[in-house]
Amino acid sequence: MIRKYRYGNPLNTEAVVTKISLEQGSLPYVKVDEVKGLQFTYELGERDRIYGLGEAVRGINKRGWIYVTKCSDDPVHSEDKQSLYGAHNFLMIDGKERFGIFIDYPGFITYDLGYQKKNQIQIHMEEANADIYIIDGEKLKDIVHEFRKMIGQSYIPPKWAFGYGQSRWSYMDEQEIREVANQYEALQLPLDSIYMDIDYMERYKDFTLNEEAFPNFPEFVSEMKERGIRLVPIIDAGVKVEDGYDVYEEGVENHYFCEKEDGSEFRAGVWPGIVHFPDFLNPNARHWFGMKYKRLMDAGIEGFWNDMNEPAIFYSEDQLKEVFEKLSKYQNPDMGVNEFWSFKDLVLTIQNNPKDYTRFYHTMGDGSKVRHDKVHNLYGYNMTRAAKEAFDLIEPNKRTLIFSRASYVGMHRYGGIWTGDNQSIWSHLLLNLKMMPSLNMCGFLFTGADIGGFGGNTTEDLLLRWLALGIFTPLMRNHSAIGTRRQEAYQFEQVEAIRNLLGIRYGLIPYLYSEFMKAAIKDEMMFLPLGFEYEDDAMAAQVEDQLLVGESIMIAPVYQQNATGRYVYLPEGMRMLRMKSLDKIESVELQAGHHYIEVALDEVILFIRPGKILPMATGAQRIDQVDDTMLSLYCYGENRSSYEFYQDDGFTTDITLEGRTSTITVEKGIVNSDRNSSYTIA
Ligand code: MIG
Repeated sequence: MIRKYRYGNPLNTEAVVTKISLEQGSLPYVKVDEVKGLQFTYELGERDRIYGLGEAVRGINKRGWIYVTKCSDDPVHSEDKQSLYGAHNFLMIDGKERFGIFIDYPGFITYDLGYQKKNQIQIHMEEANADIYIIDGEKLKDIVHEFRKMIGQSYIPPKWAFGYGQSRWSYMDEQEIREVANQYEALQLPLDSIYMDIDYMERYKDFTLNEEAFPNFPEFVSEMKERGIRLVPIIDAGVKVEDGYDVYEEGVENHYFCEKEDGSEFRAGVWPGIVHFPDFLNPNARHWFGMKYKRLMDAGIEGFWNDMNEPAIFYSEDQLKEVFEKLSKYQNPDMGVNEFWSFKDLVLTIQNNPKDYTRFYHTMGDGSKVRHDKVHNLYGYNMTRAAKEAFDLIEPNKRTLIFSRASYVGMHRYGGIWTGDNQSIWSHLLLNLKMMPSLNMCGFLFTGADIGGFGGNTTEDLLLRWLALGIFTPLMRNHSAIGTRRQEAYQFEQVEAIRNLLGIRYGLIPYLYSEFMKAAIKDEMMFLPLGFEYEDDAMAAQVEDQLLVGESIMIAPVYQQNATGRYVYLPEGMRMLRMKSLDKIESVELQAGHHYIEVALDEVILFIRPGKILPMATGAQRIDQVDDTMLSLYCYGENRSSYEFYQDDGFTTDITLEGRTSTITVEKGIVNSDRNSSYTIA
């Protein structure tokens, strides 16, 4: 059951797609204060747990920290941070009471979840204009399901996007990209896509190509496609200010860029130099920008990633002017220590300065003007919506890949997200795992982290362990920053181990794709914390380093350097597979309880639940070659096992369970299925 309450005059974010009538009276569960905006207080029981908030630091249980939903370009994802790139205002309380709350408010919200006071939640927003949804359900899964139904079906990418992708910021020209493909092929490492970062553009201008580096781009795209590799270019939010550049000129002419209050230009500095920000909240501007993707699609491109769309601001001209003015008063070598600190701060706080987000305005569909900071969290959302709405016009019969860095609930219908600039450190491998279910709760299913880590220098063991998690995430992309140690699969000694890990990914594709599609179509989670399934198991609720992936399996990645294994908690008896490769799979049956499991660097373990089936394909170099009609079925237990299997052509936009799902059962060594496929019980 969902109850909707309204405070003030909220702006329609279009996060919610179902019609829910307004309740009268006061909010259930929480105490409301309308002083200085809106504040909700909730008294926590000693053992209450809190779930949700999507892309955020810390645990699956979010209790004990203070978070701010504010799309932020911050590459240092340390525990002391409060905001990352996404703003996902959905929470669930699980304890003496159980309910979910979604706050539909596009500005910044502070969530003190037992930080000031251990047993109190305080949620605060500056303005009292918001729609609040209180969601009841018997189980946590039910609450998520109700919420997800309300916000609409999650974005579904083409199936090839589930293949492994290689990315790196600094592939400068076609030869360098070709070289990546050559290396992968020579070593028989599976690969489906290579990402193109900002260097492919002509001086970072959106929808242009550096013609010297890519003299015949359509030809290059088809050369790569013939090899079975898709190129995925980046698109940045800011449009370079440059006479003669048509995107800039059209935008100015039609007032498609964000302007200052008095209608003058807002000029910010990002990669292209001075840019204007397209006004993605204006439906006409959205359509205009979205249709520009067609240029690259006409060259054969089938997927994109949207970056810098918080939006990230290196500096604004106004900010620089103010800083320079203030700096002049510090022109004294004997300034004194306190002056020195403020002098230093002046310069260090230029990037993504809060004041800059108050300097520009959006023109909404109804013609009204809104100051950016009040709708900040809708910006990346609507950039990605611009792209997706255009794809639906340009390629209505085929899915196009799109994922974004910034997001808000609602954007999950238009694209996936990657979790931004993490680092090559072990704690970020674990953070990747912990974020998966929280993102799923908020509708983001097509998601993954930069495998191997983006910033800093990776190590071979970190990459191997990270791949062993990444083979389960829908978006599986190895990405790293310019200047860091190279981390393509072929840069390391243990190429065979990497090849085997990637092979396992491709073997898992029929299952992972099926689980993803079912989760999207049925508004469910694909990655579940153990406690969501084993609700009466107090230990399961404590586990933050294992997950259920789909209906059949549990994963328990190793996330510490030099560890030769790890403790795993089994809420019930399961069958463990220890895989070195698709051909080297050992299997043991384990009882419920705690186990120490050895996991060598070149191995992956997974656990099959009783009564469930894991279908596995044989290896492939490309997604298109994965044969989902020849499957090994892994099950556990004496009793009948069954699996609901979703299959489609991988690109249709007419997506339904009907006609696409079949049931496989295994009983007493006999397989039953209504598909004409070949199954082996393994
Ligand atoms: O300021 O395009 O998160 O994936 O490689 C950095 C360069 C801009 C940030 C993205 C990252 C990408 C990088 N971009």
